[in-house]
Amino acid sequence: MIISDLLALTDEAPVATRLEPVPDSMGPKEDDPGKGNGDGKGGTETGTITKTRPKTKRPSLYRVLLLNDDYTPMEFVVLVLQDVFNKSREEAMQIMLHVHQKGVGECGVYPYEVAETKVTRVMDTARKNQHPLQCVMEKQ
Ligand code: TYC
Repeated sequence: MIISDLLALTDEAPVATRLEPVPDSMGPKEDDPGKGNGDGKGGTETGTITKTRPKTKRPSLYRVLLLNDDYTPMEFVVLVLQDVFNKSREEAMQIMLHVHQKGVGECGVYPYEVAETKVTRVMDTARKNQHPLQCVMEKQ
């Protein structure tokens, strides 16, 4: 977790509203049993109402990138792109060939934890299959 992401987490912002005293002419009458709080003072006391407004922040986005190497089989990369990044066979093939030719290519853009999970899945499956495939993320 990067410190800037911790600071960007969603928070609740308290909003305090000071109520003005209600003029007697507008307030409930002492002899009106349906008004006030029943303390016989007509309900004209002041108070503070605290509302909370959900203060949402858009999460920072991260690009997940695949790096080329000379040993990972093309078919393995295509299967990873389909499985981890939900790409169609055709899309996966295009991305794999792009990485193969240019050295690096984008698999997708996600919020921090989603990107981190995808990088981990790629690296774990590559290691299990003894391929040197590398996957990284970078802040957009
Ligand atoms: N260059 C690899 C090969 O020729 C294929 C490959 C493509 C490897 C993309 C990694 O991210 C990669 N077998």
